[in-house]
Amino acid sequence: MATVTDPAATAPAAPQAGAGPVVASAQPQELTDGFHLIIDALKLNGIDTIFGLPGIPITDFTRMAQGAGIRVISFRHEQNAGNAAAIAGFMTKKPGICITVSAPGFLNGLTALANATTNCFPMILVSGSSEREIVDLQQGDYEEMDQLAIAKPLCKAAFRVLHAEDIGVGIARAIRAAVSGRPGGVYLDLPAKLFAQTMDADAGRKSLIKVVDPAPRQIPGQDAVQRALDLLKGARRPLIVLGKGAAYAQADADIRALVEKTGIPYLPMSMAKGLLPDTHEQSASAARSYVLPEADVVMLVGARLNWLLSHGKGKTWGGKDHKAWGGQKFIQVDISPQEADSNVRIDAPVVGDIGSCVSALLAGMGSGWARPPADWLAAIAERKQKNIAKMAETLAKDPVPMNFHSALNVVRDIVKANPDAILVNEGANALDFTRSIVDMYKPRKRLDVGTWGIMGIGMGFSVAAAVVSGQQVIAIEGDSAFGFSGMEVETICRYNLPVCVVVFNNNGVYRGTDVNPAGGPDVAPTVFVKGARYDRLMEAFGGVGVHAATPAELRKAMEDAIRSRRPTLINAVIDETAGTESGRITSLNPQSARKK
Ligand SMILES: Cc1ncc(C[n+]2csc(CCOP(=O)(O)OP(=O)(O)O)c2C)c(N)n1
Ligand SMILES: [Mg+2]
Repeated sequence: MATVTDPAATAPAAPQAGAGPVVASAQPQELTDGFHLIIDALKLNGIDTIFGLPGIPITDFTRMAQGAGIRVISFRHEQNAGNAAAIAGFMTKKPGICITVSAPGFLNGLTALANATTNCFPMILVSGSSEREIVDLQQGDYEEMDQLAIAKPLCKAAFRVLHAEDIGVGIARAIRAAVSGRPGGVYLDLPAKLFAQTMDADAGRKSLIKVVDPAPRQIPGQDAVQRALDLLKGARRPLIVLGKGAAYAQADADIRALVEKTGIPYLPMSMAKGLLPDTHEQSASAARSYVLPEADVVMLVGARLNWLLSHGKGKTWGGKDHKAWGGQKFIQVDISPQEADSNVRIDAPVVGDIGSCVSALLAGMGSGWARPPADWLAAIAERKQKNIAKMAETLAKDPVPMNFHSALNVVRDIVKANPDAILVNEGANALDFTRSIVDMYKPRKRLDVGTWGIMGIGMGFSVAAAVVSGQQVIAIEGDSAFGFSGMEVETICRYNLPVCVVVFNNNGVYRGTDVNPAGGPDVAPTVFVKGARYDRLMEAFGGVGVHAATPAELRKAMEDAIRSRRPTLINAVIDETAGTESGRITSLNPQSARKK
């Protein structure tokens, strides 16, 4: 353990005149302090990386953590550090740690904390805070804010540590809250005074907790498993939907075995792509609009029936109108007992961690499981082939200027040739087209805007993905999306990370063609500077910038980036007329009843 020494305790007693030889003083007291106890508690729990941004009162903490062998990745804005921590949590099943200063730094990190909670990513936002006595009397302290109260509704749990001897408990509680059950964001408030508080080093050492079994397995009930299997067995047109929770579980082999042993067609949600290779013959992605309304029994594995699945009802699911339920019966495999019935009736909830549930389902299936009826599989295969052929035709075109399809045809090839590369993706059209065109081959290789469809995750996710995995990262970014975190290209260069950012530059949000309806000198709200050179941002910090106007130029630039592993930003010029409003979710835009 790192310790500090109390000068008062070790200073030799001043010899007194005429007092004769000084009697040897008691053993000097070894002290530790808040700084060191926090670092020791994190290290004791296997935390080897912290994402953050220094300033009062945590500057010295970041220095000392680095000195103690923790990797401290320092960002240009806390939101990006927070997003990095969140996705590190998703990738590793260990809580990702983000450290910020008080009030404004805390608030900058809060969006990431809330997004982590919504997406069930385990992260801990650790923020320094100002003096409690002054904050609570609202006497106007430096960066005064009641951070704990503000964080509470936006995260799974929030804690404050006031005394050095409670640091061990505080960090243990934060870790357990982040990773156990349904994972999520946790806030840990550390007032400035805590860092310098001293205590006896030995007592400090004994106060730390190494968390035992932080995310205990949750075994599903045998009756629940049997109920699910009975329902599945009787299905004429069964479907499996794999969600991000299934990817998080790291139960890849069992999930694949379950899908393959049942022979049931499956749909991966966006971040579950690659759990089985997207080219798998049972993938029904290319026949999504057919299988959702037609299926009679749907097994959700770590997927929630939120807006991304049209709440399990409405026309998408064969309902008569937008609120009507279709005829499906649902099995829902989820870690949260509260998830079932959130939108429609769940006939067979299976509650437990995904790994335990899937292995129980596999065990319960036994041998001799009958494949789904051949007419169901044939109907899906037929639609799939038709849609895949149609897509191949579109991808083969080489329009000038480049459009989303011809650019993504290149990205698709590059990802196929580099299946270990991690794909980060945000934007509207740049997101939706990438998700549907670029096949993923391995689990947890696709990281994107998740449940909220949030912009701004791009560079934070990219930095964390590269730091945590050491793998090549490819970030496919809408030009608007990129802007939310673009300054972190400096971070990418500073740590020399193998990140290749491709900005799909269509001069704006959705497209670059809107005009100001009032005819004034301001451009429309969705339009940016035309022909912007995002590649030069990367060059400013010593990375490689490439301007790519054709698929051939894009291909070469991506291949070079991957070969060299150098920080690269490719400004990919995309036809500004090519996108659609809000990408695939145009229908969510409220419409004015008044006509202009
Ligand atoms: C934090 C946040 N702010 C705003 C939005 C609304 N929004 C959705 S997509 C998008 C940007 C779309 O433009 P771009 O990234 O250039 O993608 P394109 O469709 O042009 O390819 C915006 C601003 C959001 N999702 N999240
Ligand atoms: Mg755009």
